[in-house]
Amino acid sequence: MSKKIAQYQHYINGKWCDASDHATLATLNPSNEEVWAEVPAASEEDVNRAVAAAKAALYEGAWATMTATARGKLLRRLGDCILDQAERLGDIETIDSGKLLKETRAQASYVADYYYYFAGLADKIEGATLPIDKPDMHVFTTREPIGVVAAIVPWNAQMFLTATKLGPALAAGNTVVLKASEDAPAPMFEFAKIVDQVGFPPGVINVITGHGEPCGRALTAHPDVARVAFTGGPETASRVIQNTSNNYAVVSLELGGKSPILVFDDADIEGAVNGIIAGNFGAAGQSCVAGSRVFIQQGIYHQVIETLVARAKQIRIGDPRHDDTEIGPLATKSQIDRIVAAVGQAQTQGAQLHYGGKQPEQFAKGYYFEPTILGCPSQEIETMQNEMFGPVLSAMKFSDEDQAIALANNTRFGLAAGIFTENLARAHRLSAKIRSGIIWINTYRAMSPIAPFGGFGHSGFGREAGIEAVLDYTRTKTVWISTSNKPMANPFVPR
Ligand code: TXE
Repeated sequence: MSKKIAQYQHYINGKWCDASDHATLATLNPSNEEVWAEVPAASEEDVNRAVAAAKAALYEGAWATMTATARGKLLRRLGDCILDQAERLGDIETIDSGKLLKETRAQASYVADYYYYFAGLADKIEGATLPIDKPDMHVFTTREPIGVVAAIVPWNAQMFLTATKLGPALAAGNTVVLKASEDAPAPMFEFAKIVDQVGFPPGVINVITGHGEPCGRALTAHPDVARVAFTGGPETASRVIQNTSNNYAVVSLELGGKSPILVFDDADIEGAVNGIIAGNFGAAGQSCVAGSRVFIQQGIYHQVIETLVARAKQIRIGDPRHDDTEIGPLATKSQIDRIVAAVGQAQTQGAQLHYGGKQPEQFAKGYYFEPTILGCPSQEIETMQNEMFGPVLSAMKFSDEDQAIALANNTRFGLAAGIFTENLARAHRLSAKIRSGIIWINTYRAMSPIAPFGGFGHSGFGREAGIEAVLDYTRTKTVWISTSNKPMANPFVPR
């Protein structure tokens, strides 16, 4: 008997529908490589319908006239419903993406806090009265929603990356077309079911998926899209920028990176090793903030590598649904193929394999990869240059603080950096000199809705949490009012 395949539909204008041409995408469970669900694959016509619904909701109907306080209440209710259904959301995300169940459930619960945070900001978006340099003139500014937002979310932390876009976008009064990744899209349709229960006016949140071509391209290039919030890889980001060259949409990009972790010889070694493990093997390394360039001061290099190897040997790889599993499968076959190739290339370039480096033999099926530790003689090595998005760390020695800073900054990326030292003055010096959007000192991977999140350089621009995230979804309008008791003067008559 053939297995039952779960079926999902697009959510457009508050209604469930198939793709206009009935095209579908199959989605796999990465722990057994079996198709478990089918989703529609959006055509250009579907994208147009979703954008038209979002545009109508922006200018007509309940959302257009809703008070900011009422918008905040809806966002709060969204957070409540997500919290109530966090277990189910976590289960689906684990089946679809291979992420650990304990992580997906915890993340789905914590995501509620993001909606609560942005709900609270909805009625605190204020304009200003300007002390203008002209008599008889009252001038003030307001902050308006930008318009229809295209939110493009990848597969690696979908609930979280959706919250960091929808939270601020909706708090500011925009409407949204959310495009789920073609890899592991099912959780986004479970999210759409929650949106439907919450009672947002139709068209305020639309959820679709499809391939980059046509869906991603048509959405980001759409003339009625005014704001694009993209999380993904740098090559696609370049295409997104090209796509917006005709609609002039405001763009924010969150593109991952090649974040450094620096370990100084005065550091607490256990804490540093925990930071390196969290930064590289948490989420099987499929994290934009992975600290995959590890720089260790020469006097403690061997000690840290030996401790890392001993810890890596104990890591339990396996079924992501089991409580004691620490590394599950990677999300897609293309991810695993890329990592196998990169680790091979690194060794040909002279990297020393300290541990891992292959798919574990005990699994006949599934995209599993061992936690991998490479010692690198230079930064020219492939795994030091490009984002791996898998459990692969590349380590290198440094002699002193200046060299550590130079190594850390020798990258086109700049999302995050970790510094392990007990020297407070050094921690401050380095946090000022390292070029990245997030600095963690004696910790790694900590996040909060209150703390701005985003990168420098090829890691992108725009911030996805904190107060400035909401302002990033507004545009300023300046209003000039003459308070003179005389009509406006004729500009062509000399005074
Ligand atoms: O992302 P892509 P993928 C990095 C990571 C990973 C690599 C590729 O290194 O290995 O990117 O991952 C849509 N116009 N990150 O393939 O290709 C596409 O349909 C508009 C880092 O998942 O960037 C999908 O919905 N959109 C990252 C989305 O873009 C287009 C998270 C992302 O696809 C498009 C994920 C187009 N022309 C990957 N073409 C992070 N920052 O955390 C494709 N898309």
